[in-house]
Amino acid sequence: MVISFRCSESANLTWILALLLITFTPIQVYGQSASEFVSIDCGWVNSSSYMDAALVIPYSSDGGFLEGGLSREILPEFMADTGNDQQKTLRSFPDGSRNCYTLPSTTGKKYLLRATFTYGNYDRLNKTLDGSVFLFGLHIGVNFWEAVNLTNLDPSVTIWKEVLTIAPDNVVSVCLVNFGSGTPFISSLELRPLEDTMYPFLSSSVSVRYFQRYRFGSVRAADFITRYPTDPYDRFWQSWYGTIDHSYPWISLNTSRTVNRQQSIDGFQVPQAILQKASTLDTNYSFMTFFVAIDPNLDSGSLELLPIFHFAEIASDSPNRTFNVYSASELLFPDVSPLPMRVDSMYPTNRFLTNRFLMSNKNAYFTLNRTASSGLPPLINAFELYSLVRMENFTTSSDDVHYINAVKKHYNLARINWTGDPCSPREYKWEGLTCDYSNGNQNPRIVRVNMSTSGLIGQLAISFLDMPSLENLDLSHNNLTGVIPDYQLKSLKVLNLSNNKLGGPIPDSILQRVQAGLLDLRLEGNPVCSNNKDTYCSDKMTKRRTTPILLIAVIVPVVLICLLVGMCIIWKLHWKERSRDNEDYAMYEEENPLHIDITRFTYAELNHITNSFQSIVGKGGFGIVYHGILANGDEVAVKVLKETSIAESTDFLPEVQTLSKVHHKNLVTLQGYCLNKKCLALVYDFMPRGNLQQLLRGGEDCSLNWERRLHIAFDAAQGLEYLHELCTPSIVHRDVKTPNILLDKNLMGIISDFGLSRTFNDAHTHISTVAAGTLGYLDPEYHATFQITVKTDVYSFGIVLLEIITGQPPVIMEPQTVHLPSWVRQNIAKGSIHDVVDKVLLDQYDVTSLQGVIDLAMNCVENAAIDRPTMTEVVSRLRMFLPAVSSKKQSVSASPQRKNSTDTEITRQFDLISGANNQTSSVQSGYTGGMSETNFLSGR
Ligand SMILES: *C1O[C@H](CO)[C@@H](O)[C@H](O)[C@H]1NC(C)=O
Ligand SMILES: *[C@@H]1O[C@H](CO)[C@@H](O)[C@H](O)[C@H]1NC(C)=O
Ligand SMILES: *[C@@H]1O[C@H](CO)[C@@H](O)[C@H](O)[C@H]1NC(C)=O
Ligand SMILES: *[C@@H]1O[C@H](CO)[C@@H](O)[C@H](O)[C@H]1NC(C)=O
Ligand SMILES: *[C@@H]1O[C@H](CO)[C@@H](O)[C@H](O)[C@H]1NC(C)=O
Ligand SMILES: *[C@@H]1O[C@H](CO)[C@@H](O)[C@H](O)[C@H]1NC(C)=O
Repeated sequence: MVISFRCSESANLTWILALLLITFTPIQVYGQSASEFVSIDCGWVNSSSYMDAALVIPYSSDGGFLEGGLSREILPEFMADTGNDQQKTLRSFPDGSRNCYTLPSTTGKKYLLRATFTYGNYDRLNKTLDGSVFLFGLHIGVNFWEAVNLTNLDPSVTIWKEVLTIAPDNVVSVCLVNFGSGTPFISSLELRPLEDTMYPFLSSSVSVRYFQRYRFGSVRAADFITRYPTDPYDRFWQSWYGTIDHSYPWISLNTSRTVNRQQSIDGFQVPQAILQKASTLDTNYSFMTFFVAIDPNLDSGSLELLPIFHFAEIASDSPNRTFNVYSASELLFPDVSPLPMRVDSMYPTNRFLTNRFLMSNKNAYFTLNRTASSGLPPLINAFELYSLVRMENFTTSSDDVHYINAVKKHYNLARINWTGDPCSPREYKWEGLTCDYSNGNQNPRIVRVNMSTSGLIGQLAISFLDMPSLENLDLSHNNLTGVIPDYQLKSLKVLNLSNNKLGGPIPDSILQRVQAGLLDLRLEGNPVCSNNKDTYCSDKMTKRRTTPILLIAVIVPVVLICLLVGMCIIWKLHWKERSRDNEDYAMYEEENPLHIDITRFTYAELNHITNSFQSIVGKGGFGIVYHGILANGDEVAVKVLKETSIAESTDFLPEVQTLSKVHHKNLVTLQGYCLNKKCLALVYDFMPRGNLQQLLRGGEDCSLNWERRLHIAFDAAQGLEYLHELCTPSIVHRDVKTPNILLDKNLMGIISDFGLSRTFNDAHTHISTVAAGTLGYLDPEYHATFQITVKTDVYSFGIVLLEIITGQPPVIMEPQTVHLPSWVRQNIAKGSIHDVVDKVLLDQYDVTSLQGVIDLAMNCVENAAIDRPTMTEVVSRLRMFLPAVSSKKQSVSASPQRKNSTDTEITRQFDLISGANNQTSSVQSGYTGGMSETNFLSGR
C-alpha cells in the first residue's frame, strides 16, 4: 500500500507567507552572533538602521551598498500581510542591464547569502498577474546564481533565494540582471557568516544554492519557518510537518535530551531544537519517499543536486533500526543505523547527483527504506538539498579593479553601468572598457579605456597611468585641465588627449617615449598645442601618412602568400597524381615475413583498411596514426612510421617480434604490421576515447572525475609494471607521457608506443641527438649519464601523475616557464594542496587520496633514480587510494554499523517495487517560492 501526501495550492502559498512568521523561542546561541550579520532592508531610506523587533537583528538601509536604483514601497493593501518590515520597501532597477550590491566580507570566509523579493504591486502595473513573463536574474559575483521568476505570483507573496558561498575577496557582490522581461527589484539582502568547518564541499569554485531545507517532527504552526535565533546561522528551516497532512502513518518523535555530534567536526551545526525532533512511520510501514519537483524551466539536464540527511536516533537507547537511503534507484547509503542521541550527517562526498542518477519524470526523489533485518521503520530529523553553482568565471584582475574604481571616484562618475566587476562576465562589461580575456585561466585585464566625450572635468587621473595592462587610453573631447603629469608610463601605447583644456609643458618622460616611437600621443585641440607644431599636435598627420604604408605592408605580403600557397597546391596535386601513377607500393612487398602469429599487411591492404589514409587520429614522434577498419569490422589504429627512418630501422623486425609477445590488458595489442621498402607500419587496436592528454586538456569532461583519474593512473602503472617486471629482459618504455596513455571505450588506461623508442633511438643515436622521451618528462639523470633504466619510466610516470592531479602540462609556459614538479612544490609551499588540483574537479575529491597521490608523484620525480619507487611499489601504493567498490557512497563519517550489501542486489529489489511508486503523479506542479517543491510518500 502506498499513501501519498500532497499540499494544496493554498497551503503552498501559506508557507511562502509563513516564511515571515518567526520563531521567538529563546535558545542558547553559540557560534556566530548577530553582530556579524549584514542585514539590509532594500529601499529603506528613513534612517540609517532599525532593530527588527521580532528577530532582534538590526537592519540598515541599502544606500551605502550600491549606486543607482529607485527606492519604492509596496502598496498599502499588501503591507499588513508582510511578516516583517523588510518586505515593505524595495529597490527597483529600471536602468542598466546589471546593478550590483557590494557587501563587506572577509576573504575566504564562508557565507550564507539570502535575498528576498516581495512585489506588492509597488509600481501599480500588476506585473506579476498581467499575463506577461516577469523574470530577472541574480549573479553572485561574476557568476550566475539563479533566476527570479515572479510570473503569475500573487503580489503579496514573498520568495527567497539563498546561496552558500566563499567570499573571493573582502567584498561579495550581488547583482540583479535585467532579462528584458520586467524591472528587477529586491526587498532585502542578508549575509550570514558560517564556520569554516561548515558545508565542507564549498570551495572557491563551488558554491551551492538552496533548494530545500526541512526539519521533521511535530512543530508548532507558528514555527513554520525556524530561523535565527534558534539557528545561530539564520538558515531557514521549513517545517515539513506543516507542509503535509500529518495523519497516520506518520509518527513524530521528540526528546528533551541533548543530541551530540557524532563527528569531532560538525560540518552542519544543525540546531539542537531541530535534532531533538524526528519523523518516523508506524511500524507496519517500511519506506518513506520524498519527491522534489523540479521546475520544468530549469534545465534539469545540467542540474546537479546535493542532498544532506541528518539522522539521530531519539526514540530509544538500544534501537533496532536500519534503513537504506536511495536517490531514485541508486543506493546512496546502505544500512544506516543512527546512533542514539548522536547525529550523523550524510551526503554523497566527492560528487553532485546529476539528472542521470536521480530523476524520474523530472522529479528528484529520495527513499528511506527499512532493511529486512530492521526492527523499526526509517527515521529522519532534517534534510537539506542544494544545487551546484559553478564559480567558473574569473573576476577582473584586482589591480585593474582598484585603479578603475579610483578613476570612477576621481571623476565622480555616476554611470549606471559601472557597477559590479569591470570585465566579467563579458556581456556585462563596463561600457567604454576593452578587456583582454585571452588567457582563459587568468583574471581578465583592462587593456583599453575609451572615455571620449564623457564630460570629464578636472585633472588627468593618475590611476589611469598606474593600470598595469592599459595600452590604449582615449580621453578626447572632455574638459580635462591642468598639465599632463610627469609619469613613468608602463604599458600605455596610445594616449589620446585631443580636444581638452590641457596646458603645458609636456613632461620629458612622456616626450621621450613619443620620440622613441613607444607612445602614440594625440594632443591637438589643447592649449598646450597653441604654439606647438609637433606631430602630436597636428591633426591626423600620422594617419594620412601611415595609410599607404599600411596598405603596402599588409596587402603585398597577403597577395604574395596567397600566390605561393596556390602554387604549392597546384604543384602538390600534380605531383601526387604522377607519383600515384608511377609507383605501385605493392610491388615492393618483401618476401620474408616474420614467424610470428600476427598479421602481415601489404601496403595495398593498409590503403584499403584506412580508406586511402583518410582519417588521421594522431601524430606522434614516430609518424602519423590513421583510423582503419579491418574486414571483420574491428577498428584499428594504423601507425605509419616516418619513411626516413626505414633504411636504418634494422631492429624493426626483432622489435615487432618482441612486441607481438607482450599481452596485458593495459598495453595496447599489436594486431599486425606492414614492412617493405615503401611501407613501415604497425597496426594496433583502436582506442575510441583518444589519449589521456586530450582528455585532461579537453576541458570540463565530467566523466574524468577524481576516481576515474585514479583508475587510469592505476591502469597505466600496471601496464608499466608488466613491461618492467614481467618481461625478460624488461622493456623500458622510454617515452611515458599522457599522449601515450590511450583510453578504451570504458576509459581504461592503455599504454601505447612501448618498445618503439628503443628501436628508433638505437638506430639514431649515432647520427642525431634524439633523446629518449619528451621534453618535460625526461629523467634529469639521463642528461648526466645517458643511461636509460626502468627508473626513467618511473620519473616520467610521476610527471603523468602530476598532470592527472593538476590538469597542467609538464612544462607550464605562462607567466614564466616552470617545470610541473617545481610548480606543484611552489604552490603547495604557498598555500595548500588544494591549490594545485585541477579546477575542473570542482574540489570533488577525497583529500586523503589526493595527499597520497601527490606524495607518490613527488616521490617518482626524485632527482636520483635510486630514491624513486619501482613500478611494483607504485602500483601497490596507488591501489590503496582506489575507492573500493561501494565507497563512492560514503557518509561524512563511516558509521561502524553499516554493513555492505551489493549494489546490484538492492537496485533490483528497488526496481521490482518501483511500480508502486506510480503515485508520483500526485506531485503537483506549482512552483512558487523558488523552483521546487517536496512531497512525501510512505508505504509498506
Ligand atoms: C550601459 O548603458 C548603455 C547606455 O546607457 C547601454 O547601451 C549599455 O547596453 C549598457 N550596458 C550594460 C552592461 O548595462
Ligand atoms: C491591477 O489589478 C487590479 C485588481 O485586479 C485592478 O483594479 C487594476 O485596474 C489593475 N491595474 C492595472 C494597471 O492593470
Ligand atoms: C561565465 O561567463 C560567460 C561569458 O560571459 C557566461 O556565458 C557564463 O554564463 C558565465 N558562467 C557563469 C557560471 O555565470
Ligand atoms: C516562470 O513561471 C511561470 C509560471 O509558473 C512559468 O509559466 C514560466 O515558464 C516560468 N518561466 C521561466 C523562464 O522559468
Ligand atoms: C525496501 O526494501 C525491501 C527489502 O528490504 C524491498 O523488498 C522493498 O521493495 C524496498 N522498497 C523500496 C521502496 O525501496
Ligand atoms: C531487530 O529486529 C529483527 C526483526 O524484528 C530481529 O530479527 C533482530 O534480531 C533484531 N535485532 C536486535 C539487535 O534486536
